[in-house]
Amino acid sequence: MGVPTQEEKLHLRRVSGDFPPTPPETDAGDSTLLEPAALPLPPPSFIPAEILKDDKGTPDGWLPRDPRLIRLTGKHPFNVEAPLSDLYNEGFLTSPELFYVRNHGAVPRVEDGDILDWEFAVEGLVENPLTLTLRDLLEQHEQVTYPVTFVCAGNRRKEQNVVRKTKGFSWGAAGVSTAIFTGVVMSQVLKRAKPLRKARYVCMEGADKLPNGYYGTSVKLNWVMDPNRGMMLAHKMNGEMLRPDHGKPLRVVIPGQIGGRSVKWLKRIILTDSPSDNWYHIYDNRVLPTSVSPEESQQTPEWWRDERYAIYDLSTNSAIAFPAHDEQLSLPAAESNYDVRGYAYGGGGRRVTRVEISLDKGHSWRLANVEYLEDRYREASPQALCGGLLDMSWRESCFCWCFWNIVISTDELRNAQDIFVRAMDESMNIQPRDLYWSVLGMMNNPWYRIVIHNEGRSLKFEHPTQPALIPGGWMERVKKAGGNLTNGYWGERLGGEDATVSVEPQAAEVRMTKAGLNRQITLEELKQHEFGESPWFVLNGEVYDGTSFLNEHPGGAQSIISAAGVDSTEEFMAIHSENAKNMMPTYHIGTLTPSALSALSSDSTSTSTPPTSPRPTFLTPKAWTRATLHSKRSISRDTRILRFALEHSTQRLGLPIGQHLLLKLADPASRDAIIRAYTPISATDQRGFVDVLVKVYFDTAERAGGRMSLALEALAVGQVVEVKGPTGRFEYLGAGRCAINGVERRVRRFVMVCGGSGITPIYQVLRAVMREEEVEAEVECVVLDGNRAVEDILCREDLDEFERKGEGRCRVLHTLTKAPEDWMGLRGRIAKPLLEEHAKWRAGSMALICGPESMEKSAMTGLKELGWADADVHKF
Ligand SMILES: Nc1nc2c(c(=O)[nH]1)N[C@H]1C(S)=C(S)[C@@H](COP(=O)(O)O)O[C@H]1N2
Ligand SMILES: [Mo]
Repeated sequence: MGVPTQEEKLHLRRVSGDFPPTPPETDAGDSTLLEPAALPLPPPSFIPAEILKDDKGTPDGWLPRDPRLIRLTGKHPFNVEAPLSDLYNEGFLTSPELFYVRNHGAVPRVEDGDILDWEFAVEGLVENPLTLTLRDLLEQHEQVTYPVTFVCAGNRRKEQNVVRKTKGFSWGAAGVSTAIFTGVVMSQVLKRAKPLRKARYVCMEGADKLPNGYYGTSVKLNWVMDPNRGMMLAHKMNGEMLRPDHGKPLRVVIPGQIGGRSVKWLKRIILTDSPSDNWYHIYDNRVLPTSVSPEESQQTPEWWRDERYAIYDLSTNSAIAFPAHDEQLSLPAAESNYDVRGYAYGGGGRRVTRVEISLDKGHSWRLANVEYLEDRYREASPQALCGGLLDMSWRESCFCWCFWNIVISTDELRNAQDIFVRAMDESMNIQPRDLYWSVLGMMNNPWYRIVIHNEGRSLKFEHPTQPALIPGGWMERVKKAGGNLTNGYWGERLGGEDATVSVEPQAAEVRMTKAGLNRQITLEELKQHEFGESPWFVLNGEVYDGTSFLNEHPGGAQSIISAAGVDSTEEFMAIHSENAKNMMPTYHIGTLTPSALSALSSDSTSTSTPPTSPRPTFLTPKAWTRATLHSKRSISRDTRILRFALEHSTQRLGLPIGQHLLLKLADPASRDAIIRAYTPISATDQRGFVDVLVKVYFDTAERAGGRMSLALEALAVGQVVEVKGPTGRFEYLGAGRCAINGVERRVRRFVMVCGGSGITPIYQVLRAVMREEEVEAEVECVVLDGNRAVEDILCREDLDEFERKGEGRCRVLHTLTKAPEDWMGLRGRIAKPLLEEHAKWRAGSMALICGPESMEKSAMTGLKELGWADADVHKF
């Protein structure tokens, strides 16, 4: 792809020249303002210089940020909004350092010297696929400049979360910001690629690699081609290069729609005939019907694939900035006025045509003044601005927020209990009184209400909520007092209404603490038990002593040792049954001090950041490490071999033979972490990758499928999972020696009983034994592999190969419960009769069992009846 030919230039000129009308010639390279006074200019801004403490040690630890921003999702990823008053005080344009940020993961780092070489592709259903650099965009295309307001679909979500917890984090009302963007009209770039007739959607992908693949989404091709929708590929914000958090060096800007469609760090544009199948397009930015509960949305994934519930255009919304939350207004004796003010925005380019205020709970409304500063740009004659052409007079759509205000006498405020605001757009879409709750808590736009507390000599104002976990606001207060926030009356009790209200039913939680215990444990004390004989670990801020179950724990001593000294809540909750939780009070020894808890939570849930010098082994017992799905092979209808790439091609996994690793990934629907143990089938000394065999438990009419296996099935190549380990009590040390919880023994014969995917740990040990050549180590193996039908036998060829090459050292017996007539192997379940014939105890024997629960049970019972001692049987 080079410079466009003369003909292409003409073509570009024509497509861009027909409509909007060609402006008079200006010098678009020169950023002098022709009518500076007429345009709202960016507020004074600065580039933060300091790396904040919260960012240190996170993958964004290189990026200086503004300390005023309120973090909504802990330290990382960076999701922030400005305090509402600060945002409003910035004026029409927000400085880049205060502009809200929504990052799903780490910020891609691009050095200034590499900016112009930033490449992105335009591909898919196009006649002429392109790869362009930012330099190409600058040199070969006309640059345009105009203001656009961004709003995250989650703006005001905290209000939903107070009513009922959604799956989203708690935005206040400042998940909105405005800037002037400079870049290239997106349709021009698409036209160069020549979309094919069947292309209908424009998928976009960023450079940020996330747990479920690169961030991506789509919009309709038709929209991109519509000049009134103003979609742009932008490289500047308020006249300067995009800041890293906002997509440096190149992002999409989709005016009028939720921020989630405006992909940052743009790498690929793919034209398709159907909407994006990117994970973030499917499972994010949707408003499911209010009747769909979090559980239902999890059990029935079809809800997420229904395009009707995907959000594109924003909904009409408004909020009050002043009076601010907790603002005090002293009541002077003389009459005075208060200027109530805030913002409003419409969706899909629609203009807000009225903003109304009520001081009597919506019985009567008065009109506020509305100021559309965006019109200043519209009225300006075509001119150069920030290195692009500002030419908006022809455009009818509105891409920005407006400010409203209304002067109210303090006397009136004194006599009112609350102030409401609601906006209406040019299509007469009006904000509703009541909140529409949905699983993701998005597009929240009921009337914005602040409560007035008359404190005698002053009035104090109370907003509905405060962002993130910051307490405060009338919603929490009313809820705590037992008010029902959805009673159509903001939870206030109406005359005669019963005080008993419907509080959201909570599933009974297992109590894991010991009653009456009040020992405070400091970080120092805890850290003394991080290594060594008596491991302590932390669940929900409570400290537990794992010493006494080091030996019995099904995950092996290693899994307790790995948990020692760190917060293991997420992992514990994801793997353990109610039963295990019920046992916890016995081990409870105290509560972590608040400062210890906060110190701990900052380092424990994190995934290890790729080290600067490559580690020789991949697994680390105390931190999750990311592995990327490299390829996927189907070996039967329901079995896959997933190959994950390790951090580098010479890295070894670092897994002892017979042990397991933990795989963690987010449930596609609920986002909860799911963690399961797997034993890889690739050799443990394999470099660069690991193969994991996964049997997929699909949903059936009778029961829901396996969450982990379905999540792994949905994982696309390039997506990442997190891995930790090793875990397990058993280890094969080689030459007939093995260890159970570190206690060594010599084995002369393994009886390996397995079924289904339980073959994997067995396979690992069997291969190690069969690879050994020293004659004195000769270990015999008998494998009893029980399955339903022939097609359910996993790794059959490999197993039979071991038998063939083993010269009598290895016997592999397959037994089927649903055997076909011509089946030559064994028939029936693995129980006493079969075991009696093939698996009698002998001195030096050890049995290894792994399979479905029912199989494991009947094998255990059978072996016991044949006189096997517990010490000689290991269940994986
Ligand atoms: N590549 C990429 N693009 C992205 C996101 C992201 O995490 N990665 N977040 C989206 C969401 S949900 C929003 S609201 C906007 C926020 O843009 P900002 O952070 O510049 O305000 O970016 C969108 N584009
Ligand atoms: Mo968003």
